[in-house]
Amino acid sequence: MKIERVDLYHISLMLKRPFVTSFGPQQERQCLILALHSEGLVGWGECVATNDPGYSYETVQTAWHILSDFLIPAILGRDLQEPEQLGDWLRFVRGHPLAKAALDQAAWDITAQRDGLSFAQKLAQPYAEGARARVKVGVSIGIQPTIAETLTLIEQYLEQGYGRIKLKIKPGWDIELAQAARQTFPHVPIMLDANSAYQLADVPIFQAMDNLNLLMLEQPLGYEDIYDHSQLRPLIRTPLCLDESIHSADHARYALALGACDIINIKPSRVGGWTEARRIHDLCREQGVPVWVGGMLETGVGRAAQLALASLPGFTLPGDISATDRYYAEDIATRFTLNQEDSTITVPTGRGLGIEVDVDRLTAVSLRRQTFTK
Ligand code: OSB
Ligand code: MG
Repeated sequence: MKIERVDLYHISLMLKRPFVTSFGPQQERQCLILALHSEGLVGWGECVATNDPGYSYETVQTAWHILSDFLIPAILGRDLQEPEQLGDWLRFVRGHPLAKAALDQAAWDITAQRDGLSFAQKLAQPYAEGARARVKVGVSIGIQPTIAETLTLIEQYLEQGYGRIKLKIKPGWDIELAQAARQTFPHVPIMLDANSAYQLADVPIFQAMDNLNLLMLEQPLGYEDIYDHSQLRPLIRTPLCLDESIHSADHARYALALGACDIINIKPSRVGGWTEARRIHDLCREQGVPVWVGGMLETGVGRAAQLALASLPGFTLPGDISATDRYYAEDIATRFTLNQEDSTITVPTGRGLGIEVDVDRLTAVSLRRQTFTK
């Protein structure tokens, strides 16, 4: 498939409610959407770089620069046979996984369409089990003004049918919150995500939560750290999960070799795309380490591809891939809704991503857009 054209959109969507993490609040979500054209087909990708360099050093502006000046020119006019080729084509750019992942997603989408497969079926080709039809999902709740408001929100999400709750924590917003949530909802799977807000010296805080039967503690320490997490792990009973620290299958291998985690949150964007995400899944599966799909408040474009990833056999824990109507009043693509009876979302079955992108709406919410041809 000769890559004929790429359209890049920088969009802005308002969130229904601000999403607050240990690195600050977010009310407006900017991201990039790209369309890859070949042989009359269009593959879509979402770049989840954010307005600010909080979760990652990448922002919408750096991703636009890296995509438009380096990555897109490097693939225009080339013959794409399989999405795995992108790793070699894009290796000349160090880092910038969020920018790379948008192209990677579009390459998986367009080649799946060519093959007459769904994105999930194409990803699942190496596995005898095939792709799951529905995937377990949970909800990630940002930092709220009060514990009472957090408990009310948890209650609302449980009523909507979500079966797993993740709470964002930061220093001063941790033990009391976790205790209150556990006391109010004794049987609900609850986990915490610190987004790297703590240090090894904070171990007493985590030990104080040992008796709360939490599902896991996600990324308490440094966003590049593996070593300190390996020191923390034997000191606490709550299973330890890494997010920010894992940038590649090599990082996952180092983390498992060092005993730095019990679980890995696989965000395809954070590791440069779906090929690398599947490698991490395979490595963890070989070693019996559970994985789940993490989220970045994706639109329907990105969420469809996350659902496909979560359908692989090693994804045994619920993902942060909740219904997209939770974030946006009006999305730019097909909305995904929760199956209340089992806290799942149905994996799209159409060709490729199996979604409709609303190009008029996409254009209407664009701050800038550009078409690239050779
Ligand atoms: O750390 O998992 C995270 C959102 C933005 C940046 C980082 C994270 C998150 C989430 C939300 O937890 C997950 C989602 O609902 O998409
Ligand atoms: Mg996280």
